[in-house]
Amino acid sequence: MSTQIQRSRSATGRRGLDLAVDALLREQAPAGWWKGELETNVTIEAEDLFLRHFLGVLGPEVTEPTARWIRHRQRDDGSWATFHGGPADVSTTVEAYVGLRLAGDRPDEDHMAAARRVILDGGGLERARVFTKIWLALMGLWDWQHVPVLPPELIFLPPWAPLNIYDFACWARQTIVPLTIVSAYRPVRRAGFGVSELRAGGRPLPPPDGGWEHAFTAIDRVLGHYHRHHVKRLRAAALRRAESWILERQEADGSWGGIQPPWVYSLIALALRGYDPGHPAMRRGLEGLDGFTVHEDGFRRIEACQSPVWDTGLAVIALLDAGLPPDHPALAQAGAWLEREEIGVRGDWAVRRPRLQPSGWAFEFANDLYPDIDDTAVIALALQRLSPGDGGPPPAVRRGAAWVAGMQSAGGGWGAFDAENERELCRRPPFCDFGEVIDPPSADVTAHVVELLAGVPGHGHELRTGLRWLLDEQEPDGAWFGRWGANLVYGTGAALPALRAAGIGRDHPAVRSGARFLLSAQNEDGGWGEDLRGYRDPAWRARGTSTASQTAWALIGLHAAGETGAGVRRGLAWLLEHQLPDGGWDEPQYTGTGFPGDFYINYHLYRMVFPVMALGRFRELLA
Ligand code: R04
Repeated sequence: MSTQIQRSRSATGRRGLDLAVDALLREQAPAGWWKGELETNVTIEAEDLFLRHFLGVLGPEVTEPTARWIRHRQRDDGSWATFHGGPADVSTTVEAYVGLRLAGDRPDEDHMAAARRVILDGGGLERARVFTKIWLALMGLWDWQHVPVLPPELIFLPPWAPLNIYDFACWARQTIVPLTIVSAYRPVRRAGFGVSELRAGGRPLPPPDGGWEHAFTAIDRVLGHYHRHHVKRLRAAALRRAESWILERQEADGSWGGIQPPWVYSLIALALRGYDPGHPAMRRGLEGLDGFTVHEDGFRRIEACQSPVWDTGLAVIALLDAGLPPDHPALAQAGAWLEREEIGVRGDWAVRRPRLQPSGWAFEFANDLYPDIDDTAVIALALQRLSPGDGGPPPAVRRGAAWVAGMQSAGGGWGAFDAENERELCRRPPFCDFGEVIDPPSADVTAHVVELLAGVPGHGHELRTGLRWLLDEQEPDGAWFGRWGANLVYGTGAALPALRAAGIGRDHPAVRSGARFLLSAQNEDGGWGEDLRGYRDPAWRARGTSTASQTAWALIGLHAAGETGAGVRRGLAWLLEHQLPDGGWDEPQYTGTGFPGDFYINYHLYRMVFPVMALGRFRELLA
């Protein structure tokens, strides 16, 4: 009887993998890449309305389908969240409410009243993040006096001075520079309504305790004084410098960094510097946003960024794991596309690594100034496996590995976009109340690099120091932190394959405790899931509803640790039992991390690529 069950499950197992492979192959674009939708939260759509209102280009063809989308995402309690099933978020709910007001929704409508109650229960408008207040100030709905000062003269600080722009992560730097222009002009384009009904009436956020907060509050007051009595020639020169800094960084698709916040603030900053919507830089910027816009079922929504390079690298690895030969046409075409995406120019990363030869891969179609270490490691791993044979790594892989090796931070680990981007002082100024603003080394990125360097000769020193850093990062319960994926299951699922690639045996204590951690986090139903609340609340550590991508990450980790026992079999069974008839999986839960605690991403391809990797690596167990 038990062999019977086993036999039938083996048959479904192989069939499940084949179905998933076919489904993944169907998703490939004719040009060879994969790109799943990148889902975030409605601040992106609300801010698109604010931007267009500010520029004077907002019309009903945009407003109506966008407002429909924002309404569609409201939950029964009237709130909006930053991730599926997450708690009500005051800033997101304020932005959604104001976006809907801009679209003509009236405060006395039921859904607006419900949203207002959520905002007031959460402490009111006063509790919203600084970015939200900036948007409201731009529309005359918040007093610029109560927005932290961000002086454009910041741009003159040399790269060794504390709080110079290169101390900030590239995504924060690209946001801050245009905001210094905005904050110098303090412009207002009236919305035509008020939002006093959202005020709880408290004082705008009391300064939290701690020496730094008080110091920065004092600095903010001094800067406020300087804002009113600045040195005119210095201010004018700073604004000119910030303007050209922005113009020099517009990408080929019209974006800035391919991410929404720098993009929209750069457009506003240029508008303030006198560029009208017809100017080529503005036009390319606005048209570029159309490329990130999804029209579907009468809704209009926007991807905060796009992940084609990342998704293609992961899809290649998954299909190879599933047993497709490297010369399979889909894989050959993907490989050729990835090779054409290698970057050949210097970007902001060169400020910290001026002598390093350019190479690497970025996350997106057009993102040449910001290649990242995580993409480069994963793409190089994929290209390495696409060119078997004994000629050693192909030239693009050697160049990518050399770039990554050169981007190692002094402590031995790797950040995502920059080397030595670890000044925690950057987190202290009052305008930094949302999201991560530095890019220190993380275990997940470092693991991908170690896995790559273990297979490319010539970087022994970086490999050894990186491996040491990774081993030191393991937490007492055996887990590794996941910076760009949620969370400990992602980090551990990345670290264990790296250790294996680096030749660490399955009996090594780090491998044993990593595997033990994963097995201890397995749900009753056989899957794994980690709620995003775990980033802030230890009670949620490694707990949550099972999801396909997280179950796959755990299995990938256990595979690297040499596990084949009951836990693995139950995990594989979870994947097969939850597979849809079309070969894919449902995954409303967000398992991608933008900023721990603040900004999360549902990468729509994760539900496909990671299960294919996991089932593929264990396919001997399926048959
Ligand atoms: C999955 C890991 C690969 N890797 C590259 C990372 C790519 C995505 O990185 C970002 C995406 C972002 N979005 N929005 C922001 C952002 C930042 C990223 C963002 C930026 C500034 C502000 C708010 C949000 F780094 Br303010 C979609 C590591």
